[in-house]
Amino acid sequence: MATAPQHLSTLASLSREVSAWVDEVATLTLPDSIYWCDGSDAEFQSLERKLIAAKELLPLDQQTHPGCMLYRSDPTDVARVEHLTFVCTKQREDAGPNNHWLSPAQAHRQMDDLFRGCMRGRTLYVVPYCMGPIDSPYSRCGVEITDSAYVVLNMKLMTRMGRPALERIARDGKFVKGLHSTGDLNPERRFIMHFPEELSIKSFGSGYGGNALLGKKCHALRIASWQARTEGWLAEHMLIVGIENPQGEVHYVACAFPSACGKTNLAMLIPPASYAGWKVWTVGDDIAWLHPGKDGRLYAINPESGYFGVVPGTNAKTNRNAFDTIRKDTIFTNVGVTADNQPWWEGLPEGEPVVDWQGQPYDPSKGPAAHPNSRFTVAAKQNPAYSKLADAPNGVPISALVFGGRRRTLAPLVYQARNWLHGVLVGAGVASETTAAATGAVGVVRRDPMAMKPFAGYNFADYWSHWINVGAKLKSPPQIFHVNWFRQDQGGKFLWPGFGENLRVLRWIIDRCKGSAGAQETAIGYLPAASDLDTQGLGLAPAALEELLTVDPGLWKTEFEGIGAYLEEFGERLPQALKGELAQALRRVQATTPAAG
Ligand code: OXD
Ligand code: MN
Repeated sequence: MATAPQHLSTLASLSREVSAWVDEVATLTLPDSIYWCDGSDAEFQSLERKLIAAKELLPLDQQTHPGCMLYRSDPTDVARVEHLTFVCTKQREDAGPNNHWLSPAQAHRQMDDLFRGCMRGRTLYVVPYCMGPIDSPYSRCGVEITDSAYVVLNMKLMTRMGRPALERIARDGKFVKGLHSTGDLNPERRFIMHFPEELSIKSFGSGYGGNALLGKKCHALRIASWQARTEGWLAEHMLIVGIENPQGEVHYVACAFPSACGKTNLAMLIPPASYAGWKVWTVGDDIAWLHPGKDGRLYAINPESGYFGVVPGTNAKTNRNAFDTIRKDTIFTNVGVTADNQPWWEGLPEGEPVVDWQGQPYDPSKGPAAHPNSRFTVAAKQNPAYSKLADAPNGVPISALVFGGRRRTLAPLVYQARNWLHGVLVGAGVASETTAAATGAVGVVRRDPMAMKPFAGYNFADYWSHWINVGAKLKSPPQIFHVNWFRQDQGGKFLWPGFGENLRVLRWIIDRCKGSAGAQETAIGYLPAASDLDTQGLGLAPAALEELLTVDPGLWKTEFEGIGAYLEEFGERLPQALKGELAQALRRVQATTPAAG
């Protein structure tokens, strides 16, 4: 029987460019051996066995959690490190005030000093991967070189990894180069550097999440946002979800929320009991690549093939789909463990932790059992709500783009932008209380335009211009909305039940796109009147609903002034159109502000 010819060729011989780069890196880092990943299940299992033997990976109870493993990262290495993340462009202004900057020459020098000889005694893994369906014209490929087998396992779950990706690279002749070493995990020697002009990444000193799985934030957002600007599309920090009504009509919505604001929950939403016949399909939970289609609509693919989700809070009530998804073949990072070797985290109603995320006997006085940013890594295909279009090469058409943030006050439950340009302003004005996904203080409001503050690979001013340009190319652009599930009353209680009930808000959003839902025009955009939103059976006090749908002009005036001051930081490059839009927004809100005195 004939064997497919490409399987006769060794991986190392498939792409001369990749091999040359691997040689160059090996000369610098001096690994003991080089291993080219083919992405097979056998390879995954063999690496797993190796890590288990080294006690780096701990099998969990295989009866209750088949194929599930526990990994503990270094206790100083538990989140993204924005203060150590750099965008290294030739001109400082191209990185913009939104990024830390170093000149490429200096950054390469600094990083190469760290990488010199750092893989002695280690294996260098070559990880070819494809972000997006392997046969999609919208997908882009990369190769990560890493000395962490844990990273390889994660990359296998999170991307289309291995031989098919390398074959595509050999065909395309183009790939993003991502060089990664855990180094000595010393936080003083930890840097994540991006070179968008060279389509390359160098990351040293961390083995965790977005710092180390270079396909995710580094490639699919920071480098891809740069590529997207050059090529006329958008790389965004957005989930993609399909909402099917009882008539079988599906609308796709892409939503940008800052880290740990419930993106995974919304992407996997379970319709509430009162929404019998509705279905929700997950296309992606973190990143969307959005391309103008030939028909003038915007189409989205999810560049990832897995979820790297926050574990604490996940249970059968908050996110049944995620809960079911992570019952098997999942890598848990930094969760606690019960006496019978099951994973445990805060928010899990059953079981009791005996060991905490650092492997110490659990002592509640010393903090939570699971780290607040502990994660699951799992293949997206395991999600019971996995969309049948998740692998569609041309993506899904987007009806609405939704921005959101975590705001105790100010932002109403939902509002619609007046048009695309106004929507760009709404996105640019996103602010949110910080969470544990990044190191630093939790609960502080910070500006996070389009939820891309940590992820835009270039100057935000140019990014907003690009957004405006993309909108101008679309004959039928998606409508743009803003939501806030986190509004609280004076006593600090959430006013909106959230989770599955958010479908009621998505329904209004979709009906607005179809032109079949009512709204009232306010100074900040279109809001539903209480009667436009389905709140039947929620038991919401009328005062709570009123509060959720109120626009306080005084507060908004202050907010717009704050947005104005922030936008000013971008100086000359700030698009005039955005400035003009803000001036109008301020005028509208002033017109409704009662005169002082
Ligand atoms: C993530 C993040 O991990 O946004 O998705 O921090
Ligand atoms: Mn994210």
